[in-house]
Amino acid sequence: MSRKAVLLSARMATMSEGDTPYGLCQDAAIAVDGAKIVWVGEHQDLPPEYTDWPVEDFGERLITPALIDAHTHVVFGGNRAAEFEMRLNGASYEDIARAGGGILSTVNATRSASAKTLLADALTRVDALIAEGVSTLEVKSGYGLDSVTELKMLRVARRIGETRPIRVKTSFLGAHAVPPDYAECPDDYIRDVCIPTLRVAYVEGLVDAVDGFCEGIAFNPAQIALVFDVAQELGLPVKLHAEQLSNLGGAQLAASYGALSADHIEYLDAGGVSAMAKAGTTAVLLPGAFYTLRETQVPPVDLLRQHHVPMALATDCNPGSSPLTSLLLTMNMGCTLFRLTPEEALAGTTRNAARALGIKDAGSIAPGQRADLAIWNVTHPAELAYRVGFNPLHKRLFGGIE
Ligand code: DI6
Ligand code: FE
Repeated sequence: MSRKAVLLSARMATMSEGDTPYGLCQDAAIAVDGAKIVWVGEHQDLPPEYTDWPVEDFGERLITPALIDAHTHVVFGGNRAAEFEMRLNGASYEDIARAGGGILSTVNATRSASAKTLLADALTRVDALIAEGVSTLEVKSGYGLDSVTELKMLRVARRIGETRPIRVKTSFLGAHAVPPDYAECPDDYIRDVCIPTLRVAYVEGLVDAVDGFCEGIAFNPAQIALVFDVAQELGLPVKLHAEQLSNLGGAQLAASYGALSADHIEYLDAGGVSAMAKAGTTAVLLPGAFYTLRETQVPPVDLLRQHHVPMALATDCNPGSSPLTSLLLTMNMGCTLFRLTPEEALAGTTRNAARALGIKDAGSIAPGQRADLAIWNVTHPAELAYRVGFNPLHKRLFGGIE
């Protein structure tokens, strides 16, 4: 039985590409048939075939596409509050990583946690995101660095989408850090652990995209390329943590594989920006990590604008560099720290976030799109990025269902 409804509201931000800021529409109507949007426009123009459908009137509220968090590490064991204290006492993120802490401390905690505990812990974070109108979530592996734990993480990520009304896109991040056993031979780790695990995970249907961390404290471009070659062979899209702490040319490498996204990119240069523009690679900006690490190098936002590289914004929710579970606060940080406009911030968590995940049926309000919608107690969309630590969500619809 299909559920049909017409949603009414004084304001709607469709976030469709076009000349109208936010795709703003007054006295809006959205006809929803089951999980899909079938008609969008001004209420007065509603075609006769929809006029006898049940109506839900949201009054003065604002309707936007539901939000999309395009870069998270929500599945992990333990936490790293002790490192937060160490950094406040002067240690740097890289010092801690080189001393065997950092990502590797979360690897130990994740290896020893049961799938049940990992899922329960992840859901506390996912629920916080859902409460702010998130309907699609990217989740990475990368805290296992052995076959058993990487697969465990990916299965837990899939369970999130089965346990909660949210769509999960998984990214295999076996090339996240060099495990201690392979400290002297990272190439062996890539060849003997990372790539074989990717192949197994792929066969199990656990991988939607392949990611890596291209950085001095992680893997060099040649090592990432070995993993990307396998992704390409399997027909999986790639994305990359690139230019977060230094510039190793990761974004250019990713672009050469037609990457969906290059993420972080504080140290991205003009060559990297134009390579991304040519490849259609989305820039995923992660102000939570910038803020937490007290980074001072801002991503080249003006250059990205000039080259029309779409910009997404994501939480990077992880226990080390971004213990952040608010996409609304991320939008505020994108504006305050990176000088994005509130419109760019909302595009970054809707239309462009969908792009970064290769999703075509969400991220804007248009016929044919999923009815993933957020209804807010605000009158103008700029209010979503403007407030700090405030959640004005009235209701979220996931495939038309509350
Ligand atoms: N960059 C990040 O921001 C996360 N991973 C990465 O490659 C942080 C991972 C962590 O510190 O646990
Ligand atoms: Fe990350």
